[in-house]
Amino acid sequence: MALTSRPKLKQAHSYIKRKRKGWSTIIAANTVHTAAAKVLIAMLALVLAAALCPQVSHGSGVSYYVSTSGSDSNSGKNLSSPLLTINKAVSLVKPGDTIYVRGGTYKLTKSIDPTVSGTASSRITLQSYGGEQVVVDAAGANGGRAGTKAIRLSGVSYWTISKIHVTKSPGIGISIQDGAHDNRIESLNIYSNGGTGMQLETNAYNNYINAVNSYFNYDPPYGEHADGFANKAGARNNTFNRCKAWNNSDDGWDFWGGGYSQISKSEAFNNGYNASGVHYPEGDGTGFKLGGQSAGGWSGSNTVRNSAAYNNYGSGFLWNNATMKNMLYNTTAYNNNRGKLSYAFNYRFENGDIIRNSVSAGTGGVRLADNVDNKSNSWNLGLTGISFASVDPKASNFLYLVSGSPLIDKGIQVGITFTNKAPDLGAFELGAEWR
Ligand SMILES: [Ca+2]
Ligand SMILES: [Ca+2]
Ligand SMILES: [Ca+2]
Repeated sequence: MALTSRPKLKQAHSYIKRKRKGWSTIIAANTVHTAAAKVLIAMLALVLAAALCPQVSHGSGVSYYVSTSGSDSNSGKNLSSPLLTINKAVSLVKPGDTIYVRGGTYKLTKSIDPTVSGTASSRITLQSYGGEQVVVDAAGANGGRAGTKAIRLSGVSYWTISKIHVTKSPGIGISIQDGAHDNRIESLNIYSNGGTGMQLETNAYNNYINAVNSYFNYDPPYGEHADGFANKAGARNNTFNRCKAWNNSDDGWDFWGGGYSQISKSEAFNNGYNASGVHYPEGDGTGFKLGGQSAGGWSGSNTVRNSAAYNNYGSGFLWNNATMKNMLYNTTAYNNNRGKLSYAFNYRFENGDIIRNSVSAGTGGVRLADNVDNKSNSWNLGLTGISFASVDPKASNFLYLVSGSPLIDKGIQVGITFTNKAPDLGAFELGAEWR
């Protein structure tokens, strides 16, 4: 049963109660206190309840089950008669329905490419069943044709996809495109695809990406294009929260030709390198690339909060010729420009960007044009030789502050919750760390 049914049922009941009260009052005012009137009230209440009941069941939705031991000639409507393919389930769903996928590896023969949208109150959900591990392996999808996407949300909306692994796509892992909006992608791992792990493009908007890891994505042979996350070609007003991008051949995040988006509590690291630390020949290796466009295009106006870029081949945070300013609040950049490039830095911005409460530490440095509005950052305050609770990227307290750190309470208010007297500098407020 979908989560929407319970609040609706409650709403219906309180509506009936209100109506009953209203009629009682009217009847009492007319002093018609007869047994017949009471019967009438009861009957009206029943008629009203009957009229509302279809609405209650309408939102409950159908559950479909998919299993590696199922059959696409089954109904899929209960655990004992599951479908075999996710594609079949996707072809059956209507608004309010949920697809539960049992544990196992699903080798796609074609892209998962829904054509039906949910609605704001009746989303369509695709998720693993219980805590079972579901791997969507797209190596053979569409005959393994170059550019194939494992999951393609083209012009569809109000989908929720969660708790699955998406891997080995010949091209992009998950694509949200062609004006697709209000989709939620949550608690996923996207890895080892032949293109960008997750890409929003062609005017996709209002999509929410939460707790998604995108890593080891690489477009052979040179690794020029595969990013962890991309928000390109007119994609706007999308949100990334608690996401991580690492060891992607090109960038962690890339906002080429897109923008107006939000990134919070996210991390980009080791981009431009494979898992063994070898640089991909054409990988830019930027942590957060916040702009870039073809001639006459636009990009930028992204807001990054509480996020960290470290150990990337190129820059940590980069404006990349964005046409609109970007905003950075409480970010940490550490040991970027491992490639020792003349043009890469922890932070490089040149277009009136706003940077507050941020930290540059280790190698990388800062290069800002005079027009960049930067205040209360470690470099503005002359804070160098910064130490952290840990500088081991595998430690859970990596880049956290320690008590007594000169970064504590040195920030200014930027609308982010803080502890003690004032905001700290960097992505991790002491006592309010979020990793
Ligand atoms: Ca590139
Ligand atoms: Ca890129
Ligand atoms: Ca503080």
